[in-house]
Amino acid sequence: LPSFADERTSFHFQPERNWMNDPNGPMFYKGYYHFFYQYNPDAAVWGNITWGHSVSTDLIHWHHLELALVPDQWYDVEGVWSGSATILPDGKPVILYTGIGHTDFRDPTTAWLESDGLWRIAIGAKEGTTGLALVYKTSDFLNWTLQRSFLHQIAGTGMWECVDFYPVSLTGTNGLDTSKVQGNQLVKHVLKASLGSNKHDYYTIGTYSTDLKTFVADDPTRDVGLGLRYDYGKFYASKTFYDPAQERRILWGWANESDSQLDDIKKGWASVQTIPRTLVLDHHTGSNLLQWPISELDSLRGDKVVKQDILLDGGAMLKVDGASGAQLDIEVTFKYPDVQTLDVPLEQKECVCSQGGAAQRGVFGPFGLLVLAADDLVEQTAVYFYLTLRPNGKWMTTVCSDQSRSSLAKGIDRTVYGTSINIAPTENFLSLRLIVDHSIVETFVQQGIACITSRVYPTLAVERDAHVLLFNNGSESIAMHTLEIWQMSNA
Ligand code: DQQ
Repeated sequence: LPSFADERTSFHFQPERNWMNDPNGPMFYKGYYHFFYQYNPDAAVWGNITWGHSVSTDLIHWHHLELALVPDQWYDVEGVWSGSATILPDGKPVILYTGIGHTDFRDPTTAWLESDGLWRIAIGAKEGTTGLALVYKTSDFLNWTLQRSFLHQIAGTGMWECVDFYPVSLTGTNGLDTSKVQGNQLVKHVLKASLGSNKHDYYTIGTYSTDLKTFVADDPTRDVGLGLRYDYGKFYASKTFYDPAQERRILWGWANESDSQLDDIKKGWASVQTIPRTLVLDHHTGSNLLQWPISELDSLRGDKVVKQDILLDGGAMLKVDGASGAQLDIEVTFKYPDVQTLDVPLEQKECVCSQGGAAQRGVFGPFGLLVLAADDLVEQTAVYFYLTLRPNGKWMTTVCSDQSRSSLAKGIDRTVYGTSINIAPTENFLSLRLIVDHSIVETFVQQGIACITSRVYPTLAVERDAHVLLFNNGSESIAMHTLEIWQMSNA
């Protein structure tokens, strides 16, 4: 039987016990980062929802404080649900949250100030099966006027939970304050909704019209709920905030458990928050965001193993000596095969991560890393690339995170997650960064173009018995260029 102590993370945000879900009201105030979260103070399952509260000076080391908001008013007796913080120009914070009553009206955003001197917030809702974001305006955060037009709506997407709406710079890599809505030639806007129907966070990039007060996606085929996700694994109800101390926008996301509710009750806790990520517009494409773990995480990096230029023949499986452990930060690059000069039969079927996972045998792939792998590989979590041809003759690069063999324990979700990514013809390398912390593996692909978060529960592959391997299950060789693995300290 697993020892539940091995499953608690060592440097991810977790309360000391009990249930946690959405990140709420993150903000930087008087020199401290404040983090609130949906919290059940009484049990390891959802219910009795309050706002837990912790503070930090680096977003990695946290002090847990007393509960910030509890159901003690007529308007929140059913629970203190999700919301956001806004720092006013005089430095005073305002927190808006959902005192639950109506079911399809909740989760106010951070407010933004427009040139007419009024603040605006967006709130998620639905009409029939159309998901949408309402806008309210106010001068004092007490009296509110509903705007006639919706900020945005998409048919068939259902209730929009935890809407987020913020500007990103078209010219620089600094984050922008949420009120930076003017000067549309210099900013794009990101609109995110968490879809209750499938528990995924979808975003889209577009333009906010300060005249019409509505948002239009740049690419309607990739509008909210139709295209991009922040993360292709377990990641939900996320929220960003602007960090004025380091002029960056930071994303928090909730990673639920993949084990059973009974397991959570036995553990006495459920859920972690992913490592906070900086968010910027990808200036190469202009059409997606790049996400990367905040640089403060690097302060936990300790002993390091480096390997270079290893050719992985078809079928290769290579243990990385000196890199065992359940708390690791891993960066690896592979040389992208020179696809112009290939003389092997090319695979034309699309790689679907969930069909066969890392055990498939292809031409180029699956190849990548095994982490949290037991001696005899009876437990292993695989993160890998798979290259196939699209019908139009262009290469398709798929990246997957396979937890199907991650644990001998029963009753665990074993879905294989993944997505395809666009690799520009000029890119010669494929890269992965993996953050491994006992029961969570966060993967960042190609400098953050895509992310995949998995929850895993190894029973044998724990502590020093958790190994890292390079593998290539394809028939063609793959050149590993550089591999760096750091042991990570506890936060
Ligand atoms: N969780 C909160 C709601 C929100 C949902 C309740 C999203 O406010 O819509 O705990 O996970």
